[in-house]
Amino acid sequence: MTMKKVLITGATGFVGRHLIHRLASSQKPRYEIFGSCYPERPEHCIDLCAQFPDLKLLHLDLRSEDSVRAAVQSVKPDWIFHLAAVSQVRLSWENRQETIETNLMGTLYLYEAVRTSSPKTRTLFISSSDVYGCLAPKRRTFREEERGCAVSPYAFSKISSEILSEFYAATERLDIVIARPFPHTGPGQSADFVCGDWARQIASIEKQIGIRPPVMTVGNLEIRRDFSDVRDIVHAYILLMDNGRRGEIYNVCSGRATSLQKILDILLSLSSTEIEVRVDPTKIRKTDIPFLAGSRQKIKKETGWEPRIPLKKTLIDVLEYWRKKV
Ligand code: A2R
Repeated sequence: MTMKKVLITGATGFVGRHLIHRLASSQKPRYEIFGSCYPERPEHCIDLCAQFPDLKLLHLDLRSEDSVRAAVQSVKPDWIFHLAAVSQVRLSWENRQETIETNLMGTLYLYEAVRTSSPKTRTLFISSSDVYGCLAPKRRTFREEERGCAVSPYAFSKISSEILSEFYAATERLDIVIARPFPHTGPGQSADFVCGDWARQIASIEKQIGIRPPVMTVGNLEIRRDFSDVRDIVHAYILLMDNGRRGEIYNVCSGRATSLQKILDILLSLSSTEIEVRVDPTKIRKTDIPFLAGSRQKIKKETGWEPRIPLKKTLIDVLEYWRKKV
């Protein structure tokens, strides 16, 4: 049986590790997995090798065209999961140039490398539901044919990369599929994202009873988001590789908007410690999208994908992860 060669950019990231785990656990088909790691953070590369000893590691900086070309040329993969990115909205405001260079230019370098040295490769570009940004006041579930305007440098980088992906699929006939994931969480997510942040605060309060006041801080709790479990999300990415159509965009989402207040209530209910919640105005973003939920009809119809893991189970696992880590 021939093994599919898979290159994952951003393998050291939160989603990358879950994707490697899922692909590596598959018995049929089996995958030969190449993971890119970003040389500026060597500690992440070492840690990734320890977690997945069979992984073939490649150094790749998306901001260097030579580095991207060398990686694609040396592997000539069947599939590329293009996950690597500056993935945080807050960081994208602080580092606008780096965001555009990494997310947009890096994607351009990747497609050029595929076009010139591995044109049969199928690439899954990972976009973001933030592309709906300024449509959000409409408070309904968004469909793939819609695209809003950019409400952050991050959203700009994803909107422009989607257009770039469509361009390469249409004019160069590259085999590119676009995933638009809505927010996802799960064990391993950093405290830079809301569920990780709250779970980390709760876990550290539990560890320090009697040493520090049991107070946690939150931002705007009225925001509503369509949350999924990262383990469901990576399953959707694999199904999109198998069944997605070239040049098409697919929402990857649960189809339901949940308020951050509800997420907080669930997390607090999982702790036996009495915790006081305070709003920290510095955690309220100037352009926060109030409501974001997607339609998942298209991905369901074309790949059969459905989210399986209930939100409560996801949050239990996030909290357990942080209890072990703090
Ligand atoms: O920071 P590191 O060393 O873990 O590397 C991150 C990598 N990365 C880069 N790789 C190559 N060249 C660069 N210039 C560069 N800058 C960052 O991208 C890490 O491996 C990955 C991003 O991982 P996370 O921040 O954990 O994002 P996550 O949640 O895994 O999101 C995956 C994709 C992204 O495209 C998001 O925008 C989308 O899903 O939602």
